[in-house]
Amino acid sequence: MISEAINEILNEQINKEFYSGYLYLSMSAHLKELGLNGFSSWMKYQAKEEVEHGLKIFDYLIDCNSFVTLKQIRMPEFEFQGILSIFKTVYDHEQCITKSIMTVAKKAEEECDRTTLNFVDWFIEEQVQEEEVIKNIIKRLELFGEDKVALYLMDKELSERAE
Ligand code: OFO
Repeated sequence: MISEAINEILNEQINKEFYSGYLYLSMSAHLKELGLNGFSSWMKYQAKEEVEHGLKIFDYLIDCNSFVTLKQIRMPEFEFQGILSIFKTVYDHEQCITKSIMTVAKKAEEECDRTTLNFVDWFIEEQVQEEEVIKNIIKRLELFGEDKVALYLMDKELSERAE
């Protein structure tokens, strides 16, 4: 049985995952406006993944006979300062999410809740991968700077993301 404290922290995490989806959708729309269709499509997939993360926690709570309390999702940013700044914002945001997941793990550890600890392990691994992928995009954007051909090629490459 999941404790009240774990229930609360997981419900908050659902909200954070859905907010991440909202933020990345907003970025996707902006990238599309800039004509960067590949970046836009990549970000839209990222948004979908975040919603799936939220749903994974939603299902976990229900499977554990616990309660789901959906909270209001705050409005995401919609004005951005260029592509590099967008990906830096994504990276900073993901680091906050990693911290948040770690807080869930710490709480589960304090309560000797092995089931939730096992559940959260998947998210910890996912965060490592996500941060690495985003860091890699940032590195390349920094390296290529304003080079339009490089940006075009990267846009083409990112358009190939299929999940
Ligand atoms: Fe991008 O993170 Fe979800 O968990």
